[in-house]
Amino acid sequence: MIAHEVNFDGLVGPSHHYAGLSKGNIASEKNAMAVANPKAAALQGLEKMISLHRSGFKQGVLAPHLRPNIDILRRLGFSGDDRSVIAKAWKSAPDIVSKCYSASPMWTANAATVSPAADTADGRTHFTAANLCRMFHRSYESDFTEKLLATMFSDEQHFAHHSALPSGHYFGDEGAANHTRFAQDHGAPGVEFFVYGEKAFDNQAAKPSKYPARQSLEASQAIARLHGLKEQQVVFAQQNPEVIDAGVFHNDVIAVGTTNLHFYHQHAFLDSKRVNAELADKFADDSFYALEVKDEDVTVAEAVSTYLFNTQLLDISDENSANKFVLIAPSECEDHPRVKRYLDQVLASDAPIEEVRYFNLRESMKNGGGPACLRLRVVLNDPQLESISPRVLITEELYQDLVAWVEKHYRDQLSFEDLRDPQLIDELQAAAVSLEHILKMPNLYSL
Ligand code: SUG
Repeated sequence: MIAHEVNFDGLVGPSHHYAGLSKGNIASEKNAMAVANPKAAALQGLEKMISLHRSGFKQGVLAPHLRPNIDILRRLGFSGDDRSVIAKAWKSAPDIVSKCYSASPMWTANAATVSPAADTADGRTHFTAANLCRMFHRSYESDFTEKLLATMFSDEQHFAHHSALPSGHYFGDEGAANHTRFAQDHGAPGVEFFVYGEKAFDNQAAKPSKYPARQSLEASQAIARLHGLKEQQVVFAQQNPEVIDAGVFHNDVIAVGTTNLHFYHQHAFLDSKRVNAELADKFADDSFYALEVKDEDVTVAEAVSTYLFNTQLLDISDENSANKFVLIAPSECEDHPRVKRYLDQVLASDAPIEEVRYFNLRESMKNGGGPACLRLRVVLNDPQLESISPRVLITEELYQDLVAWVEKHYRDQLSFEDLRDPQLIDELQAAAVSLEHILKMPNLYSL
């Protein structure tokens, strides 16, 4: 059946700020305490969404989570009304306040792992919300993510939802950032590629030494089971521990793929040759294309600083020519002479990438989130697409409404210190109530 890959981008929430919350994410650590511009961040994200919509791609939007998460602060012993909770927590633990204000759900590649209907045993699209248990500020995202996805993809005939995996690092799961799907076309049965950072139950196995491995093999295996995937459709691969220690905290910082193209760095995996041979073998025909970037062209450090691989590969094949892709890249790639030269060479070569489009996503990039982090891919066939609310799919009208909403409710400066301002709680709640109306999702935030 014909199906579309719909990119659901996270709308950047109004509490976007820089607090250095993610160990092993070099941009986040480097920009800790910089002053953020939440309004610019949200508008940059919306600009990418509308631009892809205008180019004919199906584009969706995922609502931000409500912040601050007062419930977590109460569970940690801070009591009173909302304002007192923040005031008390700020006094003794400002860093925890920041974590409860994090706008990290904007990176929807970490919201869930999604297996399209064409791959699963029961012919439904399966979602497993990511537990994100390695980083405290992200570890409480999954409750709302589950609710949001179940609200948006509610028809049980088409969609199945699984709760996040048990918490604790043994089942650390960071969602689609470590999951790629290859298929002849989006609607055909595919090969699902799960990349993990460590075998959590095996003390002898290779692991990174400096930074945490956020995804475990055990978690990836559980998701493949839950989604009803057959062995011959699944490939598991270990990330090279050395690249995790060099700042590749998710596989989507060093590899990207869709339909029949895998674009990755030579050092991405422990055994790249074996990995690509298995992918090619399990792929339906001999059209699988592995585009490997050599260290001499772009080093791992350059890939991490420019996010060359945290790009969106969009398949633009048509009846006249199969195998054409456009790459959606952050402007950091254009500004970097060696990376730009490499991309120009790819365009001039016979590799299937035909076009590169650069976007300014600097506010998100400064926290380690590029174009690919900002989107969750959901392959939907026509009946599935018809079953979801049109109000979560970007149109000119929705775009204008969201821009006006951002202009009205967002600050253009937010520092760590600003999080102590009790007024911010009210501002964020007012923004949330107004967004429920725009997206036609009453009671989404239960306010
Ligand atoms: O989990 N940054 C996110 C970035 C996520 C990127 N996603 C993908 N690669 N798919 C993270 O490290 C930083 C927040 C701060 O420091 O304020 C943060 O959470």
